[in-house]
Amino acid sequence: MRRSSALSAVSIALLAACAAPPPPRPPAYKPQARYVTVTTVALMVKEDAGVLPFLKKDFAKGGVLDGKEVYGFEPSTITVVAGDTIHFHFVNPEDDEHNFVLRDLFVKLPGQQVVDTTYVSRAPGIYDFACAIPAHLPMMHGQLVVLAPSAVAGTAQ
Ligand SMILES: [Cu+2]
Repeated sequence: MRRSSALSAVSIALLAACAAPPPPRPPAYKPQARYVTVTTVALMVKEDAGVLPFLKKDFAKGGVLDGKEVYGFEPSTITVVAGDTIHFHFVNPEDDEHNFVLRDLFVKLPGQQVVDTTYVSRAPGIYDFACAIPAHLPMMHGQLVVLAPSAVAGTAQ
């Protein structure tokens, strides 16, 4: 008798739990337009040897920067959400040409010009981008981080 009452109480508790409404779901993510200005930046180039004399040895044959110059993209990490449209505004203030290469995007960046392009980030993941000019590799690179919509659902974006 006593055991039967305890089982009934447990059964009632289970039924009550089943009848509770499910927790509210966060609103679905709505893809957004993201405006990103990316500037090419000279970090350590041959012209700098006039200011930093030690660079002459680095750029000389057999030096640690033999055949290379160090450039960067600013910013070098771009974070968006899958489905977002990125409106890139590239600024190349230098007299050297660069390019911006993503797995399915190639943008030529002539010296002292700006280039605008649009890119839709389709699948979540971490994607490397780089300038493919051999003298600028592997230093001139960055990453596009594409978050899954579920990663930002319910947050202010
Ligand atoms: Cu470059």
